[in-house]
Amino acid sequence: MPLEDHARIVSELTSRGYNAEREAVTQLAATDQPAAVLEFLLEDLPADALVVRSAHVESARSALETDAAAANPDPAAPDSAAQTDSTPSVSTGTTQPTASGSGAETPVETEGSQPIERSVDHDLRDLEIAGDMTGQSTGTGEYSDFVTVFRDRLERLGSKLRGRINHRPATAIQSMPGGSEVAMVGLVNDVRSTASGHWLVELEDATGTFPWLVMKDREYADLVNELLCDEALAMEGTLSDDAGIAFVDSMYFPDVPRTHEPSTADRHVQAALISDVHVGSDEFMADAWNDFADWLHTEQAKHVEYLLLAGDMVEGVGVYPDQDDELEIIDIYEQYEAFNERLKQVPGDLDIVMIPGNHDAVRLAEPQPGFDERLRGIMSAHDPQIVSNPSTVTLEGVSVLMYHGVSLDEVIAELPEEKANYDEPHKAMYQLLKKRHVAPQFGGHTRLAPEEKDYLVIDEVPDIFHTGHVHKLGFGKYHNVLAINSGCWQSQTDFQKSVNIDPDAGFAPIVDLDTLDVTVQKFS
Ligand code: D5M
Ligand code: FE
Ligand code: ZN
Repeated sequence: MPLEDHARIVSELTSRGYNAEREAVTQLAATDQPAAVLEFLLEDLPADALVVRSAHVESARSALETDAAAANPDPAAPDSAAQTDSTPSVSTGTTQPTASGSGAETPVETEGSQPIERSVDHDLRDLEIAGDMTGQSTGTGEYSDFVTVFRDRLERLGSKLRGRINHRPATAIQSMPGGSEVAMVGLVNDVRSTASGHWLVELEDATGTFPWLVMKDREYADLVNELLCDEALAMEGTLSDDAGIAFVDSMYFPDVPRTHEPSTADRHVQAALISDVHVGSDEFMADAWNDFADWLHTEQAKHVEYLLLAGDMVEGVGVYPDQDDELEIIDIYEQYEAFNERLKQVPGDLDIVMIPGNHDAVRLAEPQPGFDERLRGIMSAHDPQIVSNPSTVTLEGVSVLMYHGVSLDEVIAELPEEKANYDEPHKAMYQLLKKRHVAPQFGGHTRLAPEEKDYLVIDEVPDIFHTGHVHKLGFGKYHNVLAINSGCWQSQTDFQKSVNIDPDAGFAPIVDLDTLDVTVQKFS
């Protein structure tokens, strides 16, 4: 079989259970007999090796050459054959230095089949994880745990608000005389409209509750429609004559400071941000995924060194009613095995980080711990970093808050169309950044597992906020934070058809970590 094309080399390796570094694929493609070198290489590979590296190719190639030279003592013969390849400039380890890999030597062509020319310097990489609660779960689901987690939320989000106002506890406000200037920090307990069209917002703190009235013609009335229960808020106002309510003069969200300056990487390096692969579904788009994986092996993608996956690796089982009718693979473990095969197609030199989503085989309630040992074992081919939903991964100084995004459905359902909608999922993400919490509302669609602290609070402002779940691609900046919702790899399901969700499937947003610019690669 001719194996000159790097995409064919990748699929050949994948079919045999191996994952390959891009440089290794390039080197294989550049040899005069890729198929022979590959066979030789695989025979020699250590039994536990999962990744084919350039060193393997190099030693197989030179061993083969030595064999050939031994069989044919004519010194001119072996090397003169090495001319048929279309990419003669590609390094075989002897013809050129591998340090720069600028691509300038390669004839420029944007076609996807261009093999990639570079050497990966893993020393330049830096990847740190924060907020991973895998293995840290202590909650028992008892009432006292809920009290603890909401106290923690109020404490931590309140600390972002308390410095801005002269706040008092609810009980202190309750005993102040009518007409007093008052301020309070609390969680939204209830929002309702009054008979005359004003809004009553009840705030709760550790001591009690107090009602705040937002008059319909005041500027803050426009913000009432974006409030969610249980989010943290500060209010300032004046007590009514009978001191029973306070008239709101100002309202403060924990928010991201407008002056926030994101960090950037010191070199030109990129990350691909994807989610919602849904392997195992009838609608999983294998062709688009194959094209994406092939593209990662090309010149165009040579700066992509990180791959982030924000949940829903597989379709899962029993996630939605009648889901069985649309399953290609019905066994959950087989779904993860198939997903692992998909990961093998990804160049072995990429660093992968992934979190679970609501279709994955971990608890549904958030925060969701990273996968258990058995599933980690199944997904081990590419040695991905598996962390909880949510978690923060910092890539060369650029922090990325990864969250699957189930709460986005709620934000979109509760807020007016112009503030959050499925066609602009990043706007719903802005709301979460403003509230500094990935899933503020308790008791609705999003399930919460109470832990000793609220892992869903956005303590530190991230440089990038990455979600998925709604299967729509959208990105934009909120106070300089890049918000990206990454689309999916699953074409429209029957359910989505029935509710008119038109998914953005087969797109890979690529972020320049040195500038935070985004380009979108389309594979469908
Ligand atoms: O979610 C994909 C999107 O579709 C997300 O916005 C939820 C919505 N969705 C999909 N199926 C259902 C059902 N059966 N009920 C309610 N909402 C649904 P994903 O998590 O990938 O399925
Ligand atoms: Fe999904
Ligand atoms: Zn989902």
